[in-house]
Amino acid sequence: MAQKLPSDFLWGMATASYQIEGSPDADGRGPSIWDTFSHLPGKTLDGLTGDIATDSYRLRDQDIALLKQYGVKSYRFSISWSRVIPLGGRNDPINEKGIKWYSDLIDELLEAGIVPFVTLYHWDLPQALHDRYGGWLNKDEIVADFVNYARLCFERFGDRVKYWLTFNEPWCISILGYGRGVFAPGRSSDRTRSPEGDSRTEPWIVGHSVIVAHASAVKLYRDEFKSRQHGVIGITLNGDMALPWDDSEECRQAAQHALDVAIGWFADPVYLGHYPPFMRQFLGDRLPTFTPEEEKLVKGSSDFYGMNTYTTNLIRPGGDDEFQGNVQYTFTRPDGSQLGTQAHCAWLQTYPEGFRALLNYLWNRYHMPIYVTENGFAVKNENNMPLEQALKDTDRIEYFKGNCEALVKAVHEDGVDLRGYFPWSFLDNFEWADGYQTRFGVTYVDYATQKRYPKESAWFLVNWFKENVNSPKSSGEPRTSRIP
Ligand code: GBH
Repeated sequence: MAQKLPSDFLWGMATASYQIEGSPDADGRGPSIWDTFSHLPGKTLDGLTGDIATDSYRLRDQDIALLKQYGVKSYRFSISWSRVIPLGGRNDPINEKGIKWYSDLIDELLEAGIVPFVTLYHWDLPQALHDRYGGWLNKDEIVADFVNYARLCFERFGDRVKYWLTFNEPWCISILGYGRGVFAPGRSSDRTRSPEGDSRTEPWIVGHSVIVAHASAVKLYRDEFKSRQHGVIGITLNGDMALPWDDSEECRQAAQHALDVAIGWFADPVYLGHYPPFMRQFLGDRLPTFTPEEEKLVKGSSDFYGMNTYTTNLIRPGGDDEFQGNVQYTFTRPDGSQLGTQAHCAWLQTYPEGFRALLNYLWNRYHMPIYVTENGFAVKNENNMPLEQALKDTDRIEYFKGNCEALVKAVHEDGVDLRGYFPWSFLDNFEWADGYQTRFGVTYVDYATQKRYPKESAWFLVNWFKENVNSPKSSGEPRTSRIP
């Protein structure tokens, strides 16, 4: 019989505030850059916004009941900064009603036996901070304001929250928000897209601010909260596996460059204390440098490796896309075949061997315990299917089955220290610039009624984890050392 995962393996489902909550004006919430951006013409598919989304601000009890029915051990959600500090800044008033909403959510999760896994920043910067001083472009101001916001969250929720993520996917914040301009705040050098912005410099400046803000919040937690609250804190990075397109040395090197820019840009500073040398090489002084104090602050500033991953790309040299490390991505092998099953989004194909390879790459390079904080699949044309057909999401089941089997192999055959796994997403939701056409949920949401319908993939996951995680009482389970 196949070996099981340890009983304290944390599995759950993930969401993010702006993608599910709706109720943008409720209880004193202030606007975020995503409210502004999604309401501008031409920024999202069909011009749709997160104004209603899955209405989860109002349907909290129902969502928790469903999570409980699924039997997840944990739920990953994010806090909307502008609900708890509507204008965002350290001298701005806090909003008790917004704080209470998250406090109640946390209490209700715990009552249902579900461990909260909380992201502080999943892309919804308070608009006032962007207007006041340029948001992430202004390192000193934004770091002070982010740390103040983090402090409020630790003070109010840290007695009950033991798993913190500072940031979700800084690559997306920087590149998609300030380079390509396809996500809020939508800045780019492309003047057909944005009246202002400089894609050559801003993404790297923003990335630097995010790293320093992350490390500063972690230092605060470790210095003032950890000894009382006993939680862990880290960052979560997006990153897909990059494999050489063929066996050539050129392709091998290109694949490493792809990993350096997609992952190493943030992971190398946080775990090793410096930017990848390759990035310094091609960006020169457009890439900021860490002061000696910053370097000390940043190195070792995450208790674990938070891993968001969706797919694998085959990499060839060439092209001039700096944001990918000047290499080309493809799913087409040299013999013309496709790597895996195509998802609704162009960037996503199923490839479990790549998922396992990435777990190994990250474990070998950074030697940190890993939580997979997002992993998921959007079924082709799922949005246009009759309900019964959409609930039979066989391509998504194939995806999760492959990756679940791969993660067991990574743990038991490869020795990767993997602590948790969070499919994206609990619910179909607002898929950013792709609006509502692309569905990542294991639960179908009928937006006309806001009724939730579990897809077969939800039950697949529920049963898979039931069968493949040791029950707490089972004897003979080796005691792995947990994060101190
Ligand atoms: C995650 O990002 C997000 O955290 C989550 O909110 C989102 O709903 C989920 O994935 C599904 O998309 O061709 O330059 O546009 C995923 C990471 C990185 C995947 C960028 C798509 C496209 C790069 N994303 N990638 S580009």
